Amino acid sequence: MSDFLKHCTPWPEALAGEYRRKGYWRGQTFSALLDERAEQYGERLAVVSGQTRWRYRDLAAEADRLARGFSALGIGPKDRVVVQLPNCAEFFAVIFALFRMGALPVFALPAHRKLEISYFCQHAEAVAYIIAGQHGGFDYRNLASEVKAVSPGLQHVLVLGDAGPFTALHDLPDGTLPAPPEASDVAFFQLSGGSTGTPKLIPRTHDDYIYSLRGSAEICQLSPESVYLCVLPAGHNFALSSPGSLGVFYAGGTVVLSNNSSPDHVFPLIAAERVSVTALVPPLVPVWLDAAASLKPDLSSLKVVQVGGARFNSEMAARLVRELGCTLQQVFGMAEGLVNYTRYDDSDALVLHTQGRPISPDDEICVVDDEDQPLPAGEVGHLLTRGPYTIHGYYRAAEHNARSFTADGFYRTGDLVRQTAEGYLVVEGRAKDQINRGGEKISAEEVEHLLLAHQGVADVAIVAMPDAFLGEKSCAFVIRRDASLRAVELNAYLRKLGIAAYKIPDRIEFADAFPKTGVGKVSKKILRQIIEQRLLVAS
Ligand code: J2J
Repeated sequence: MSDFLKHCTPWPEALAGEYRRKGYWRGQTFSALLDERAEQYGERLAVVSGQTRWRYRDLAAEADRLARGFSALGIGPKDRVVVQLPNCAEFFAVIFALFRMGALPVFALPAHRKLEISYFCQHAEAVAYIIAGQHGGFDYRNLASEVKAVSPGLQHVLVLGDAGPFTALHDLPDGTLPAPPEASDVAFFQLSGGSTGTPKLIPRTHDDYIYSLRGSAEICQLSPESVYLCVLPAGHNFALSSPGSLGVFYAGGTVVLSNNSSPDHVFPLIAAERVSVTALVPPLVPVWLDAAASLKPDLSSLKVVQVGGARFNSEMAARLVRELGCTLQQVFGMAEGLVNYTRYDDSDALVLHTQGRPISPDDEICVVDDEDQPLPAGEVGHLLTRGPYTIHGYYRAAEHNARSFTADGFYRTGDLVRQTAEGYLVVEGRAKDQINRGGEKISAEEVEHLLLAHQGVADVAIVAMPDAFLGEKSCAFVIRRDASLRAVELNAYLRKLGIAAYKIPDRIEFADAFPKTGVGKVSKKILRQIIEQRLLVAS
C-alpha cells in the first residue's frame, strides 16, 4: 500500500466480502468499462460539447493519448491530480486517462479559487493541476501561477487551450502506460460540501462508484438511446454519477455538455440533440418553467427532469410536472455515497413530497436522536447510513472521521430526515453547520475562520437566511473591534484571499454580542431567527 492510502479508510473486510458476494462490486475498473463501451458502441455518439462530437471510440482514443502523455511527463499510479475544467468533452478524456493510469483526480469546481485549490494541492500532495486556460471570463493560468507558488509538490500545470507558460494538453509527449489499477483501489477524490474549517476529500473506489452508476442507470432506465444534458458542473457528484455523465456512459448513451444553464441557450440544445434527461438544482426550475411558458420551445424529447442538491418544494415540483409534462425525479444524494431517487412509476404523492429511496437494498438507513438512539418509524431525526458505495472515512482526517462516522462505520450525514412507511426519505432539515445556497454548499466554519483572521473582526457567526430564489443565502453576524469597519471591506478581503464567490456572505450584520445557548455557545438558531425577522420587517 502506498503511503498516502494509509490515510483512506477501507470498508471493513466482512462488509467488502458481502458486497462482492452479492455482486455489487464486480472487479471492473473505469478504464475497463470505457474499453468495453468503445468495443460495443464504438460508432455511437458519447459526448457533444459545442462543435465537438466524439463517438465512444474517439473518447477512448483521446483518453489513451492523454494517458500516454501523462505517463511521459512522469505522472504515475496513485499520483493525485487536481482537475478543474469547465463542462467540455476533454474533461472526460482527462479523467478516463487518469483512471487508466491509476492516477487520482481530485474534482475541483470551476468556482474554486486560490485558497481552495492550493489547499487541495497541498493536502492531497498533488503533482499536477489541470485547467482550461480561460473560461467564463476568468484566467485560470493566473490562478495556477499563484497556486504553484505555494504548492511545492506541484510539478505540472496542464492547460486545455492556450497554455501560456505551462504545458498544453493537446501537445503532450508519448509515453508508455503503467499496469492498470485494481478495481478495489481508490479511483478519485470527490469533495465534501463541508461543515468544518477545511474541505474534506472523499476517496471513492472503482468498485463502489461503478456499482452506484450501474444501480443509478437501472433506476433511471438508461439505454444507448438516452441523451443526458449536463448543465451542472460535470465533476460534481450529482452530475457525474446520479446517474450523471458516467451513468450515461455506463449505459452507452450520449452526454451533451453545456456551461450555460439559461433557457435561451439550453432549450435549442435540447431540441437539436433530442435530450431525454437532465439534472437541475431547485433554483433553475422556476427559471426554466417561466421561460418555457413564454418561449414555447420544443421540449418533446425531454422525458425526465431530475431535481436535487437542495430542498425542492412540492408546489414547484407539481408545477414542473404540470407545465413540462415530463417525469420528475427527486434526487437526494451526497458525494460521500448514499443516493436516493424517486422511481418513475411512483405515485404523485411520493414524487412530489419525498426525496426518494436508496439505490441499493444494502444501503442501511438509521434515523436516530441526539444520543444515537433509533427513533420510532416516521419521526424526524439524524440520518446515519452505511452501504456498498458510502465511504467509511475522509482522506487524512482522523479527528474529523471520529466525529463523522459511528463506531459501526455509519456515516453521519448531518441531514434531518423522516422515513415514510414505504421507506422513502423526506429531508426535513439539517443539523450540520452548513449553508445550502441553491445546491452550493458552504461550510460556515470555513468562512468564519477566514473572517476571524481579519484584524477588525472580534467574533463572527455565519448562518443561513431564507431566500426566495436560492432557498438559502449566507448571513455573517460580525462583532467588530473597530466600529468603522464596513461590510464591503470584509467582502473585498475575502475576495482578495481567493475563495469561491458563492462562499462570500450575501449579507453582513454587525452585532455587539451574540445570543448564547444554555451551555454558553453561540446560538445559531437564535441568529437565524433574528435575520429571518429582519428580512420580514424589511420586505
Ligand atoms: C434536500 N437536500 C439535499 C435534496 C442533496 C445527487 C444529488 C445531490 C448530491 C449532492 C449528490 C438534496 N433535498 N434532494 O452528491 O449524487 C443536501 C443534503 C446532503 C448534501 C450533499 C448526488 N440533495 N441535499 O447535493 O455532496 O444536505 O451532493 O447531505 O454536494 O446536499 O451535498 P453534495
